[in-house]
Amino acid sequence: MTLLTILRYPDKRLNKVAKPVTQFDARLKKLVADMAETMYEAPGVGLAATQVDQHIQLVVIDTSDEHNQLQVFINLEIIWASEERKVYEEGCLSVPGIYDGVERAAQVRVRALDLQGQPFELLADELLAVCIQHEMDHLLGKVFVEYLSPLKRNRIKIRMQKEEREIERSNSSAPYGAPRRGRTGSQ
Ligand code: K2U
Ligand code: ZN
Repeated sequence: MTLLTILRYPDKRLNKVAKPVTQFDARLKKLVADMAETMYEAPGVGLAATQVDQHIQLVVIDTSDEHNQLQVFINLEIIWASEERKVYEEGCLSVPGIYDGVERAAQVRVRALDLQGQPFELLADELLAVCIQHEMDHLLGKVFVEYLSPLKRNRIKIRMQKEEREIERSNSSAPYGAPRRGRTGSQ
């Protein structure tokens, strides 16, 4: 399996809208395996294909305590959302080090396809509901900082651009073959 580069905000590729999956083949299975490895290594509890510059409707999630219950959602749809809403302290692997409160539906019912192309439905609450809505946003080209105030969002953008320059500087000055810091897929 392969560790994939996670795009960092404000990379414009994070704003691309994902297309439906139509081929349930070995290439898709390898992408799922690589995304799962990348998510566990980050570490995170979810990862959308958009974040690894693959603009298809594919999400991996594992909210289990033992990090051993991977869930794969293909062509994910939210078909119902509760009126009840809750605020959750969110983070994002594409915006490392930034956490802030985001209000979302407390429960969602989703319909998706599994890796064999078979449809299923799921009622989610708590962390799984938050994560599903967060990943659904990624597939729609939306990053969670867009829910924050323009002032906060601009400060985050400036900080991330500064960090990106530092990563690129340290990578370009590292002697050939030395381990490269960060995983920038910047554009
Ligand atoms: O999409 C991502 O960047 C993965 C997020 C998913 C997530 C965001 C907000 C709330 C829950 C899940 C990463 O897992 S961020 C790390 C994290 C882990 C647990 C709880 C909050 C954030
Ligand atoms: Zn995210």
